Amino acid sequence: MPAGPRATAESVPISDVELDDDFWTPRVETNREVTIAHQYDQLEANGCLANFRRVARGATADETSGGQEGDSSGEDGAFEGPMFIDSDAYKWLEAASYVLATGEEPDLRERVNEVIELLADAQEDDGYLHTYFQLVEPEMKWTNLAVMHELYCAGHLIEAAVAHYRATGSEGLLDVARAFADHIDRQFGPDGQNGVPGHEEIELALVKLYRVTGEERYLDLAEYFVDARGQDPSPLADELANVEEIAGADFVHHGQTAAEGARNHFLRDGEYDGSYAQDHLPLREQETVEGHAVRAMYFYTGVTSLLQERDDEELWTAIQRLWENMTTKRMYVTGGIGSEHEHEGFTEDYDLPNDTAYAETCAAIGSIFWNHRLFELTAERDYADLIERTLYNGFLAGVSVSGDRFFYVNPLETTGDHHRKEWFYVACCPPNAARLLASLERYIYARGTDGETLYVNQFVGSSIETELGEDTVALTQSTAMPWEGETNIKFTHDDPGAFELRVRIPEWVTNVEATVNGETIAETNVPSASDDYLSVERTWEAGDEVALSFSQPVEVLAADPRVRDDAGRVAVRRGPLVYCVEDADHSVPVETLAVSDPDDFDPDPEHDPDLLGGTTVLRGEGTASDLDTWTDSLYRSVDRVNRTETEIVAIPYFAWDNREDGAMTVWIPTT
Ligand code: FUB
Ligand code: ZN
Repeated sequence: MPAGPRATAESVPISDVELDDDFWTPRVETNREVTIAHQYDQLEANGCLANFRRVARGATADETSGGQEGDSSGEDGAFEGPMFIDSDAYKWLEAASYVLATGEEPDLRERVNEVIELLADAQEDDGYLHTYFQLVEPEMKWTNLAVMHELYCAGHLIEAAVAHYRATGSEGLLDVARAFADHIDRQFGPDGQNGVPGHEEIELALVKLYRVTGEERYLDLAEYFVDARGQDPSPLADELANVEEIAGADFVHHGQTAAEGARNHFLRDGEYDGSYAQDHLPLREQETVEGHAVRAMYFYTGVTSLLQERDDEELWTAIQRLWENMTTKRMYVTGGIGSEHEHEGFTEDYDLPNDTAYAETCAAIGSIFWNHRLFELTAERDYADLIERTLYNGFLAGVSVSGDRFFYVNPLETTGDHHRKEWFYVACCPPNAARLLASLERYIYARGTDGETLYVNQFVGSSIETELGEDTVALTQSTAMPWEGETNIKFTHDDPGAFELRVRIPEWVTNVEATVNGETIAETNVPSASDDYLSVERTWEAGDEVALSFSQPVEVLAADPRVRDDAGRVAVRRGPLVYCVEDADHSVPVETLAVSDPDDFDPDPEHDPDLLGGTTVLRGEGTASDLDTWTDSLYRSVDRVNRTETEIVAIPYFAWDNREDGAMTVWIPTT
């Protein structure tokens, strides 16, 4: 996906990148071979495709209304699933399209084409497409933007269409998406309905649609939706004032009618409060990240995409302020975000409970999207760093090693009752994870828009052949990451090309050694923030090699003392990986474990090739409180607490809950 004219860099297109990585390739292949097929079956099993079929065969509202949550009454029955279930199919189509972009997959291609045909059959002549409304409340379209997700689904349809068009050159799905976007363009805006989506997504999608079609009105519409949010009075407040007369009044979702859901999320003390959907203030006035975390991430992604197209200093200042607030006060060490279940979102500064963390997989993915746009805009390392942190930790935990089980919620501590599931009634996370893994290539390399800079942002074994200015650049990256800090970059293109190679030095690196063709160009502790990229400018020829070696010590981390849930605890990180301890590796319960002296806690890395496909574990000396001595009292004097020395074994957070049930914690108590 090309970036906008104001961007400093843009991702190398995924079709120019070929993965070959010990860590990621098996996961990406599992995604292609297991996850995509598994998820298609779930689209069938959960009624998503059946809804489209009902619409396509012209089922009427009388036949199909009255569906209850979890209803699965077959294609002759009611509308099935949550009101945004269409988006599951769209995200699946997007993931499948990335797979088509990077490989020959005739069976998948055929399946994708069948789904596209189905969508085209279900679409109304005026471009409208949203199966809930078509099947259940055809007269109530666009009356409940707060809750009913029409614009959200449209956004995902557009994203799928852009991905499919770029992957195949075929315009079938793009035509469907454009027709719906045109419908929306006629419906909303200064000359139409004053509205904003209750769940952002359309904004970022319209920017993508603009880039693929060149039609400026899609960009205008994206800008309209950005600026219309947070105005007083909000159009959503009007809806809330007439909640029994808008769509969804009788539709049961999450055990409550859509009307009750709207009240719960958007009313505080009887007054409209739009913070759940970032609609409490114009974005340019917002100081802190608020509300539902996925909504916030998609919104900021849309705004940052827009900033790549159109200059707006005030919006940019606000976006930077929000990023600062999120990353320094409202984010888990895993890169996960969202501290609270009820509204799936942010709460207050430093409120980061571990056991009741929400940290939705989609929110981690949304953060990666946002940071990707931020990197393109600025070419600054911090954003690529946060992509790395989130990718390896907050995101990757969301998918089982087997590829067919998913977390929706990603706590940092559990007693053993939280497990991945094969699907969900609200199934936003699984296909979101599939589309991210299927487009992992996007995050590895970027080209400077000056045509003279090539960025290596993520250490993932791969080859690229891509255009940079007038040159064709080809190189192969091989790496031992994330287990060890060795990376080798070898140029393979035929014609020499002069440009700057910028290789990210991750924020966790304390020491770097680098050579070009065997000659040392850097051997240094990394003392300052200016050491963000290793920069080498020269005429690169076939055979030139850059070798990097990063120190990868075990870091024992403390949290800001204002994070009360982490007080007196430490977390362990090595390279990009945050670790956790799990019952499966201990003969005593995880809740009894402690680190005696954090300054002396120095676990050793040990690579176990048989553990979960090959995993580096950390083994260190800790103690365990002897539960046998706690039989007669709930409290006792500390000098009567017996602790025995025990080995603490930590595994990467992403790998937890892939073995037997048991407790897990990221933050380990100290004594
Ligand atoms: O509302 C659509 C999606 O469902 C959200 O992004 C998720 O948080 C889940 O609520
Ligand atoms: Zn989700």
